[in-house]
Amino acid sequence: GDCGKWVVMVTAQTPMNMSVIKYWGKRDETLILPVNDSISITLDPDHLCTTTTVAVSPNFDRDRMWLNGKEISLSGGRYRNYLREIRSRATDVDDDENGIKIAEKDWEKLHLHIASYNNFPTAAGLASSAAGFACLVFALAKLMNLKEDRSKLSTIARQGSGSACRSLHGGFVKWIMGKDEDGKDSLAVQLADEKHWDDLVIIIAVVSSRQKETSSSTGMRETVETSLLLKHRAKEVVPKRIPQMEEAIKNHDFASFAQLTCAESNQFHAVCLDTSPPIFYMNDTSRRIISVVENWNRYEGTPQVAYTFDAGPNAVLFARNRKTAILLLQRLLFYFPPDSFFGLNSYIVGDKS
Ligand code: 2P0
Repeated sequence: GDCGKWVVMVTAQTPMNMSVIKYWGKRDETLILPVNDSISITLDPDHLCTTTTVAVSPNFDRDRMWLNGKEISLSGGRYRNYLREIRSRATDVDDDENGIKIAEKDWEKLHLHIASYNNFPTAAGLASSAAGFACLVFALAKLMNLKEDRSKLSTIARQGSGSACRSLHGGFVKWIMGKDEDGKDSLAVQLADEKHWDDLVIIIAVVSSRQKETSSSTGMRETVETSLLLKHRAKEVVPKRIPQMEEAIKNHDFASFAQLTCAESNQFHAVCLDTSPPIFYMNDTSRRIISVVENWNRYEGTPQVAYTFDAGPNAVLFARNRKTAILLLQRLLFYFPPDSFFGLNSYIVGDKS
């Protein structure tokens, strides 16, 4: 109530997402517009998620942000554009209960404090920017009383980090690349909710906890500039695979889902290799995991497990059901005993959010 003495806070929690049709390459680096559509699965928040608290008060003299307890700079282009975009959409806040009123025009003058935590070590080598930017836009949208729906909010999250737009929805999500130059139609839509395809189990095999050597943004830029395979992929391959993947998800068709997911991962890494200078994200352990899965699937005659690797060596594995997930963990422990040279650091077993 008393002018100048209040703080309003909102806390939100957002899980990360794993892509099965890959996003790699931008046609606009400022707005973060991709060269192709992508599809992902949002994980359950018990294992890999970001929790963000945003606060506003007339006592704050500048915008500040803490990531896992450490203050980070907000002067970089991405945060500045991102916060400007959200502020421009803020509306009146009327909190009768606490007697706080914030007028639309006040948001330009008021400053924010943001505290964000990952419930998994950032050093685990698992991308956190996707959940982070999605969570931030969601929390700020609540705080500033934005009227936009989740897909609209995804266009803002996208401008923080491309893959973040997909974490605005749970379950199975498609990021539509869009056609407009201003990026208004480059947004995420939900294909199926988190209850769809309940059998699917996701296991993340943490191969290395080292930070990746080539950041996604730099890697993508170099790929766009130098890879002919990427042009073929964006124009010919992904447009065919998107409807196939949507069908596979709709019909709980694990065989097609696995075939497409593995092919997508392999083509993404082929595109990295086709970049000059070449980018290597997988290591020997990653490739051995691929062999274990491929041999098992071939032996069974029908796919039991699918793999996908992002911009790092960690494996994301999808088991067709719980029974298969247990067999998979047994196999991984057999082939990669914890103390061996090819040992894996840890496993994270998850579900959809
Ligand atoms: C994906 N990746 O579809 C792909 C597959 C990594 C490999 O989205 O530059 O961190 O912030 O838009 O979103 C990682 O890229 O990159 C990514 P920016 P982002 O999940």
